[in-house]
Amino acid sequence: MRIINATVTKIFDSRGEPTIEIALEAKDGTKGTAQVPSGKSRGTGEVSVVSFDRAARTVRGIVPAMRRANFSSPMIFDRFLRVQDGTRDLHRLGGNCALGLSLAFARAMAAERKQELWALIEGFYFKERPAAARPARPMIFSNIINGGAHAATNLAIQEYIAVAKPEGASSETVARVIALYREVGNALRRRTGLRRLPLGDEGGYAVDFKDNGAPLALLAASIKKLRFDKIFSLAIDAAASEFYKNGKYNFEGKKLSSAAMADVYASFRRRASSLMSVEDPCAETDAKGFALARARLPGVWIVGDDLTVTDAARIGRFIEDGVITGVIIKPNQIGTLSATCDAITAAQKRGARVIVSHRSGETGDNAIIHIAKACSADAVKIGAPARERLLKFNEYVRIFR
Ligand code: 2PG
Ligand code: MG
Repeated sequence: MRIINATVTKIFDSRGEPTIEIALEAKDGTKGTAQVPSGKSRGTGEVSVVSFDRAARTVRGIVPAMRRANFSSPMIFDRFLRVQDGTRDLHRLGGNCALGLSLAFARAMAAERKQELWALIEGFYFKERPAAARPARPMIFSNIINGGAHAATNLAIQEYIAVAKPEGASSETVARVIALYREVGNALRRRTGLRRLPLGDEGGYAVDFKDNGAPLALLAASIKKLRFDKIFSLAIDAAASEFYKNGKYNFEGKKLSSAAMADVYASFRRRASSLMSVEDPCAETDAKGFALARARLPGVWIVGDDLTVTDAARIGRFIEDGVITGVIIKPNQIGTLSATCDAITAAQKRGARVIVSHRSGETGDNAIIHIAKACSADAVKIGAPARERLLKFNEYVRIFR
């Protein structure tokens, strides 16, 4: 495929922060665009983010080389980006700019072939996966109560997540998530006396709680009230790097060791027995703490995000060392579609769970849902069913009929 033009537009994410949209145009007139999200609780190992001005300049600089090439696959296009960049971590191009180009190319190629994006990704990256071994539809991780860096409340834990198992039509799964979100909202309105509840970055409710375990108890009670027990489980993203300082976790007024944090999670599980997944239970520099949490929580997914930053080598190492049993996959942590798919494969071939995830600063781009379908991910993590996040829910309904 021959690309004749690339343009970068400054747009704004759901938090009102500037980000970029990239549009590529092929010789035959086909177009592909991509919008890049941004994170607030970023892992230090994530690829760098460059400003709009720098992205625009860099893209202008590589267009002539792009015009001279003929790309027969997304892998070859991504390799071209790496050569143009010339650094190991894409810091010349910027991870955001590289991802925009990479996804825009995949979309242009899918359009040329009159394919859905997921079908193109599946064909190029996941053909060899044993189909029967993986779920047909991912669970939905929906962040109903926001804390940590995503909300101005007293909660240290960043996300309290309802996990919906796909049962029946995908629209029914989404309808149940919405019903649960409303039920939790009603309970919180009754408790706080507020008519309008404040929301956090990902659309979840952002109010104070008695302690960090209380939101899980509330979610469990709401699930029970709606008789959704068989369909929903619970998860948290502690994003613990955010409250880790000088080797200790600043948690509920105390300075806790990793072992004491593992005890906290075990106590959460006693309060909400359906807790099935804990993301970043410890800081990104405290892999040993992850292993402690894993030992304290048998059967619960111990998931890396800031720890693993969608990097195939880190993912492989931490799974083999027994530190994690699942990974968050965020394309903008690593910078290209190919590297994202390599990270997924690194997890899947070692038997770990894969959760394809949004960022706290989102755009209308729905590529993550397509990536989840292409690789038969265990789950997609897409925030609360509200505001701009609904775009992801709607794409889930559309492509997972
Ligand atoms: C996370 C994400 C998304 P952010 O920590 O998993 O929920 O947050 O995009 O702020 O890193
Ligand atoms: Mg996280």
